[in-house]
Amino acid sequence: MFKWFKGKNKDSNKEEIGQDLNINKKQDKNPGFFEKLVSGLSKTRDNMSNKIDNILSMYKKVDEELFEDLEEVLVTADVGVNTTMELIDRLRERVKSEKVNDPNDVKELLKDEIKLLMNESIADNSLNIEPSPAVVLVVGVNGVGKTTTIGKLANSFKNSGKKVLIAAGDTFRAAAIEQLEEWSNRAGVDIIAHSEGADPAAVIYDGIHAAKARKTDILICDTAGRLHNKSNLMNELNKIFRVLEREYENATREILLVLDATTGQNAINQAKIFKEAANITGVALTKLDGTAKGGVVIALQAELGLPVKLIGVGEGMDDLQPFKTDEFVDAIFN
Ligand SMILES: Nc1nc2c(ncn2[C@@H]2O[C@H](COP(=O)(O)OP(=O)(O)O)[C@@H](O)[C@H]2O)c(=O)[nH]1
Ligand SMILES: [Mg+2]
Repeated sequence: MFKWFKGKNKDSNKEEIGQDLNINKKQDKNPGFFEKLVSGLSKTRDNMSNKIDNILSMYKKVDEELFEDLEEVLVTADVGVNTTMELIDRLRERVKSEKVNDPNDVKELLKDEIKLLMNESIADNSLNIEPSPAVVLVVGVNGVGKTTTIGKLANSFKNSGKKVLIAAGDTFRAAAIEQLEEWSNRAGVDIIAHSEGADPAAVIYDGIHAAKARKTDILICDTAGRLHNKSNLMNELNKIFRVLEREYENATREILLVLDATTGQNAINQAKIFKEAANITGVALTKLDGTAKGGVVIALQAELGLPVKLIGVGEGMDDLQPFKTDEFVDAIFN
């Protein structure tokens, strides 16, 4: 059992959506939950685990050619060149020090090294939302799933007994505000919105003051994802950060970067740009259902040191899950 966040829950008797990846305990309460993760990752698993099985079955002993074939599988599964090379180097060392000769034993070692590398690169995968008040600023380029993730997250926080408020900081299109309003209705949480073309920082400002007045536990802020160029992005984000700093200095902060897993290496490039522009504290990786590019998770944590905190596995309200490194690696390697 683990939580979205550190610390104690206000109302621990309430059913909490998406908090538990332990199939045995949760299965009757929340049927299909772990299955959804496993089936959502089926393409990534085919692309990685099944290919690795095929390669290993072709070898009689562990040699350099085997390592090269494994390297190719990892790179084509979007693990990224640097992370792959690091992994294969470590695997080579393990094989040597543990005197492994049977190719069938290599998979467990690789799985283990992936877990080790991902875990040693980051401190923790839980959202920074304790203690209250907290603010979750959601950033990322257009279409990655920011608004959808905010809706799912608001719903989940609310179900765990939190008082939630949403600020519609993407003022670029009227439709973006309407879409967020629809999600806030579905989740049953309040929303602060201005009209199209308003200054995003002013919306966040109002959101903060409403959150203070209403004693909100968590304020979730949407932002526009126009990534014309880096200086533009930095200017927009800096303005919002200044407002947060000045008006909500004592709030616990999560700066959540949303990335679309289907874009593979592009997601990694976006992460690099946003990391330079803002102090990103976590990643929500969406659209893991139906993509073979789930290997990006490994590079995000191992290479960029960005903790993946949430994963999106569908378009519905309940299709957001807290991320746990070991479970994820088990799910794509089983
Ligand atoms: N399959 C799938 N679709 C998603 C997921 N998250 C978001 N989407 C879809 O991606 C599209 C863009 O999402 P939106 O939240 O509007 O992105 P935004 O522009 O970043 O706010 C919508 O059609 C969503 O339904 C996910 O985890 N899985
Ligand atoms: Mg949006």
